[in-house]
Amino acid sequence: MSNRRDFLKLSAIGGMISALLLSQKTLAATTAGGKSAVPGKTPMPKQPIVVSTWEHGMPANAAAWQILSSGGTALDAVEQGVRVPEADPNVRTVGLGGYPDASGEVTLDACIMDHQMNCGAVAYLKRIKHPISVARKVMEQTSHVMLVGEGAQQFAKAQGFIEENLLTEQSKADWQQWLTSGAAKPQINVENHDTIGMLALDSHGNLAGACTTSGAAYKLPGRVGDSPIIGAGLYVDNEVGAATATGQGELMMKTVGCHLVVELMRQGLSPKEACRKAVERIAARLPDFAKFQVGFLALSKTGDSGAFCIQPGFNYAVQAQGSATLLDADNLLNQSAGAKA
Ligand code: SD4
Repeated sequence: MSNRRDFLKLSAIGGMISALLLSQKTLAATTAGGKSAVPGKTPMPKQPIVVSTWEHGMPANAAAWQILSSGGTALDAVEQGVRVPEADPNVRTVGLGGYPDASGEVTLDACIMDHQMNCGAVAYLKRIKHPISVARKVMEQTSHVMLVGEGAQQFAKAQGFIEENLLTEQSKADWQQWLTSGAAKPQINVENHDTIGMLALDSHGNLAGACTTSGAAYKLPGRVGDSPIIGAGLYVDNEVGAATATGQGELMMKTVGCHLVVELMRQGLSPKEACRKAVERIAARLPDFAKFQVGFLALSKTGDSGAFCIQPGFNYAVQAQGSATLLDADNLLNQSAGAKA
């Protein structure tokens, strides 16, 4: 606990230093060539912000903030940010060390989207630790949006990505334990839903997003969830805002959840209210919704953020000038309980 407090404190101090650097850089940029930063004459830079799902969003946001606070792009920020949990074997639901499928293979899904509606995705990717960077290569080096399986792996290798074993001893031991416990049907545990989805707004006023996961633990081999599906696990519209999702991917896929959240923001809802409405849509259409977790996180074009989920327990990390915080999302089950009381 105290480690986390120290980390939060350190993050806050880091944020303040970054903010100072940013304001110096901004000042330098706006006064360069003798031009002053008079409002109305020179476009004022926006205040950057980055948000991401779950507690592992804290160190991921810190990496993204390094880029955002020095005037970098939201696209670079989200890619570099989510690479942190992808490389961390202790984050058991993303990248290296992620839970394998029922056959013991770690298979990864990811997508990325920029402010110009460019997007790239990979699904069912094996043996490559950073699917998000492969997704970015798909976006930038091909005319396609998504590559899957063997083709995605061959493409990654051709792009210089190194193949490696992603099944750590711990993940292997847990999988063997799962096998011996006779859990023939892949069970979805609420706590296994720890995909990282990250959304950022940069000082140029542009949005971008990234989403990366090892998917549901012990899923059927070949299963792909929402995380690499543009519109389901991630969506960015630079006129309006961006959204990402975590939880039982099938529910986001059935409702194209993140696109829905962005469209609800377009209609004037705040990020949190848009997330709430999307969760309510799922609940209204899918009778068994209460057995699962779904969490949406959204960021508006003006830098407001909010989240909402089905079950208690979904949290999200927010980093902006001078602050780095972890917030609990409100949830539908408590809301329903409250409404009945
Ligand atoms: C999926 N949405 O594959 C992902 C799971 C998730 O942490 O969120 N895992 O369905």
